[in-house]
Amino acid sequence: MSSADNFADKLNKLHEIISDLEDMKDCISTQDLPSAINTIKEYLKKQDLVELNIGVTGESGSGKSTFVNAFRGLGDEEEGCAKTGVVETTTEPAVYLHPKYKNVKVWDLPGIGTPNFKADEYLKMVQFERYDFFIIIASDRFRECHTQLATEIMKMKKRFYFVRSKIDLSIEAEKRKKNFDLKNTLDIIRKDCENGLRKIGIEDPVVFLIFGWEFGKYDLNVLQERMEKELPQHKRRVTQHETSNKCVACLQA
Ligand SMILES: Nc1nc2c(ncn2[C@@H]2O[C@H](COP(=O)(O)OP(=O)(O)O)[C@@H](O)[C@H]2O)c(=O)[nH]1
Ligand SMILES: [Mg+2]
Repeated sequence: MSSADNFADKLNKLHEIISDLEDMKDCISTQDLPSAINTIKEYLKKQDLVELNIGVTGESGSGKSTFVNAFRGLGDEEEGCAKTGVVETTTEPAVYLHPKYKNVKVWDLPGIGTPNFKADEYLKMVQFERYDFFIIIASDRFRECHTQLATEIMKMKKRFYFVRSKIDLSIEAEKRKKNFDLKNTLDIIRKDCENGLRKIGIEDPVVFLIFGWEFGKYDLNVLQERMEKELPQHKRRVTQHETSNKCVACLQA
């Protein structure tokens, strides 16, 4: 990490801490030091208990179940893994626990049927609104269905990571060309996804290139590290979302 990145990272963390403290300011301003420390400890404990539901979505066969297994550090045939295969194997959302954090649940969602993807029906079928954060998996070019999924997530004011899977297959196909260049191929794939997401107004799209079975290869470990680093942020958004829902319900009552 460059020193500029390092500084930006520290600045972000500082912003997060300040925003947390602002939340608690009113509460602790009237307390003595030991009580204030207790309030902060309680707050951090509560944040730890917040449940985060991650929905893994995308087309049928794009590698969602394979991703869920790789993310949890499991092979495709190990006990407790998600079923994968050449035919549709996931007909209902299936939940799996994050390997490190028991309050983080990873949901392997059924695939969006192609080519007649009807967004409304799919979203209703998988109860899209019940997830707090999403991972969209695409195994090919950026398509209309990815636009629809990303747009729905943005409408709910939630966040997602975009994963381009089966990178090994894309590379194999490109290798046949005379001027094949690995870095160039990976750049083209990444830009295709980023451009698709920018077109719908996402300024800073987060795209990971993944080869389902190999952790060290491409971006799987980068995704896992980023997810761990951003967990507190994601959880804070869940709390804020719940609070704003409660406020809306209160105003509508
Ligand atoms: N070559 C390759 N095949 C993959 C990769 N990820 C998944 N697959 C295969 O693609 C097929 C569909 O994967 P699956 O995870 O069941 O897709 P899902 O329907 O989205 O859950 C299976 O045969 C997987 O073994 C990958 O990164 N590379
Ligand atoms: Mg599946």
